[in-house]
Parts: sequence; structure tokens; C-alpha cells
Amino acid sequence: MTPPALPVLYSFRRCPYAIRARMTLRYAGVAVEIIEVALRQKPAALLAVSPKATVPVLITVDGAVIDQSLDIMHWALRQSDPDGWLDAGASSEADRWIALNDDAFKPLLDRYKYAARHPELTPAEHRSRALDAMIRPMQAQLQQTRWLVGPQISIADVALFPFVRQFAGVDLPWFDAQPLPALQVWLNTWLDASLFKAVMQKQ
Ligand SMILES: N[C@@H](CCC(=O)N[C@@H](CS)C(=O)NCC(=O)O)C(=O)O
Repeated sequence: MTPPALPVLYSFRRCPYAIRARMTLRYAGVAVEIIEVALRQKPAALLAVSPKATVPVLITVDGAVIDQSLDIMHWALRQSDPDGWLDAGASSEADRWIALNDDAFKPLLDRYKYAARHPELTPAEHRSRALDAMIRPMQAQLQQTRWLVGPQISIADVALFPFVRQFAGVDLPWFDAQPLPALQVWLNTWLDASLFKAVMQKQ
């Protein structure tokens, strides 16, 4: 197989894992060819390199296949990390937030988003679990520090942002009415950021 001229990123525009990967690649100044994937009809070339077939998947110019969004973020930051996302605070704190999001919050977020598929609890109860697991702790932290691990943006802020965006988007009027002022400022800062807007442009 001829190596690609640019790294190739299999992506899905609205996928939160793909959003955090695209934001980090762009921040690091790594140009990639983005292939937008229809999740119901994944390209054979993607299945061939990554049978688990989730997006994002990055194929480097050396032919290496990176099929976890966090690994893509770390790979991009190894190329360039101009504002020090990896040095913003204790890396153990950043890792703790990311694990909280990926392992605990994400399943609760999915139950809230698709509450009809999980009738064992009401939508408000599902929401409340997600709120307690991560949203309230984030509000408490962001009241103390501008970003999740200190005064500077870290990898954790970028990694969590697309998931908090989804949580807010399920019922925006409800979210906006909650007493979560520091988190709302944090979220709105990301939503307004040119870095986010750029990676959401339709190809
Ligand atoms: N742990 C993976 C999770 C990626 C993931 O679950 N992506 C979803 C889309 S948001 C996906 O590709 N799901 C497969 C499918 O829907 O067929 C990562 O961090 O990259």
C-alpha cells in the first residue's frame, strides 16, 4: 500500500470523540485528509485497518493506525503543543477528568440522550445521575480554576468539551437555567472558539 501524502483521519462530524481528535490535530497544526464516514456504511478501507470500526481513526504517513481518540490527541500533541495543553497542570488530574468522562459520564449521558431506550428511570433521573457524576464536580472545579486543572487549558478541557456540549444540547433551555455559572462560561467559551467552529465546518 502506498503511504498517504497526509495523515488520513476517518471521522464523523458530530461524534464527540472525533471532535476532540480534530480539535487537537488542528491546534497542533497537523494537516490531515478527513474522510467523513457514514457510521451505518463504513468504508472497507477503514474496516481493513481497524476491524473494531469506531471513529476517529488516524493513519499516519508511516502507515501507523491509531484508533483511539485519546491516542490521536497525544500523537498530535507530540508533534506540537504550542500552548502547553500537556503541561497545564498535574497530568494525573487531567487523566482523572478524562477517565471520569469516558468511563463514568459517557454511559450516563447516553442514557439521558436516549432515555426512551432505558425506561427503568425517568429522563430526569437519568439526567440527574449524569449531573452528579461529572457536571456538578466540573462546576465546583471551574469555580476554583479557570480551566479544569488550573489557569491554562489542558488536554482534559478539550477531551471533555464535546461531551458536555452534548449534555447541554439535550435540553438547552433547562441547561441554561441551571445554577452552573462557571461551567456555562467554560462551555460557551469553547462553543465560541474558532478552533471548534473550524472543525465543525461541513467538508
Ligand atoms: N474509545 C473510542 C470510542 C469511539 C466511538 O465510540 N465512536 C463512535 C461514534 S461517536 C463510533 O464510531 N461508534 C461505532 C458505530 O456507531 O458504529 C475512541 O475514543 O476513539
